[in-house]
Amino acid sequence: MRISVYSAVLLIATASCTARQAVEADYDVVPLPDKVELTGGDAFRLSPKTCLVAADSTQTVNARLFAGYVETLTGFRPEIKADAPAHDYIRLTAGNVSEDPEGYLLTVTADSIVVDGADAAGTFYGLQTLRKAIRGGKGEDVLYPAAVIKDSPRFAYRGGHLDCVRHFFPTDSVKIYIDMLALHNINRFHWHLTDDQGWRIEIKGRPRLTDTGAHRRGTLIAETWGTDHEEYDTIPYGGVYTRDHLCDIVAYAADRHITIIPELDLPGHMVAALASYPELGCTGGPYEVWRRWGVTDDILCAGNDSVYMFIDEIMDQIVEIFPSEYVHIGGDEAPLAKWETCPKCQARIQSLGLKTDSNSTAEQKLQNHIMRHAADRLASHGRKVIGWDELIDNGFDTTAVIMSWRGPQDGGQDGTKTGYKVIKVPNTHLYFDYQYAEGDSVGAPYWRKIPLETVYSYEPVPAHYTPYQAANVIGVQGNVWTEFIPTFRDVQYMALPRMAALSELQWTDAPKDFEAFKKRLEGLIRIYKAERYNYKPL
Ligand code: TNX
Repeated sequence: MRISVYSAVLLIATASCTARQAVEADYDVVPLPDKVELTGGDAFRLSPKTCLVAADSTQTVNARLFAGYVETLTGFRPEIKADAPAHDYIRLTAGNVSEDPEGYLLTVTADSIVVDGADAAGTFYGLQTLRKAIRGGKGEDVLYPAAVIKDSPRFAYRGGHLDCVRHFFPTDSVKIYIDMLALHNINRFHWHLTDDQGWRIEIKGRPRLTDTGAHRRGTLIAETWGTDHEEYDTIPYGGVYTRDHLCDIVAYAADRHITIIPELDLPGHMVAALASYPELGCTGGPYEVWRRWGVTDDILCAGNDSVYMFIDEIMDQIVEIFPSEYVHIGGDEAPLAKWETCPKCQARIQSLGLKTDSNSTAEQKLQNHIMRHAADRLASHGRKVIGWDELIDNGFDTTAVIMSWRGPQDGGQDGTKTGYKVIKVPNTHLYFDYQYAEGDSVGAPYWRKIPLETVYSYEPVPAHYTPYQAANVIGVQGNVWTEFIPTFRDVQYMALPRMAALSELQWTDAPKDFEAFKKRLEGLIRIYKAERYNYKPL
């Protein structure tokens, strides 16, 4: 049973001559914890005297992060120790309780707080709850009411996505984005790294991908998009993450219990690679790194042996950089018109014996063949694939996890009925590149609007799903495509606070109450302010 905490802000002066004020913490945070039980008795006082007790190196990483969070909000930084004193400590442990590795148990008494995670990730989420419960400000102590909080997430895959191709964000910004994800208990960062408008990652032995493919000679002027008279600026635009950058970011994310899922989008959205190595395309080019947004017919040639070798080279290096069990291989928005007239693609269709039938065309089967090739190469490294929902149309088997993006897709074509594991990221609800409302100054004015309440109202497992379908929904994600989001400040504005609503869908299945959510969100917005995140005000 959930016991809500309605806490008033208390200002309590201590009796000492160096009187410090203390403000009562509020466990009504975002995402909402499963069970909060106020146990009565004296509160725990977090003050400059409090130390964090971390028994091992992983918990020391958690402790350092928490010490930083406390410092940002209160101005003091708790010391980290290996052994607990008699009182005034917060102990970080792992090894309790919950069957869920990300669950945690928080026990708050007058003398101590014990944050017991099922593993170190669970401890981290317990600390996030303590962080988010802080009220008051700089120079004030925090009074945590005596309580037992038991919590664990609804979904194992809780994703946040960022497109660093259409616009490029340097490593410092990507790290801030990862911090934003961590604040919202998100544990997967889906990183879109290649597309028509740029190739963003260093690949050894393929220098042109970054010398040529990472740069475009201008960018579409947003107001002219989709008109008969599109115009481009002439400002060279580009950016690359070196291997050192990538490894640094992978480690930064891992400290925050976030796995990075890199996306290498195949076989469409590949013009930057074609511009670098024109022999990878059906016509041999010339191609130019795209300056506009949308979908192009120029995709990888599936009849060309060198394309399969290229895919192998890329995947072999991706697994060296990213330890993630899953790699995203795209599969979306690949028009197959060029393949219909390409002699090499047609020869490949012949040699593979692919035939059009009632399910799919021969070209679609060829697309499936190339995706299968990428998946097999990754499998040889022990990795699995995620792909966009077009994979289903083209007949990929259920070993791929499907990222379902084309609408809410709860009618059966989302793959849950036919046995796919599915991550829900519907562009009707969870596309944070779409504006909140008419008249927004940031984002694309052309596309549908997705207000905060629409995000919050989304139900990843609709009532009519069978238990089998429900079990196939493994996660939920929000996407930030950046065609019309040129700066990182704008990325923050588009993501926040919609990411907060997303985090509730991902973490809790408590009955929805938008007004109560908005009230809890006010507490989170205090942290947005303290961290200097840009956000859309409520
Ligand atoms: C569709 S989502 C795309 C992206 C665009 C996005 C804009 C998906 C698989 N493909 O390439 O950036 O719409 O919202």
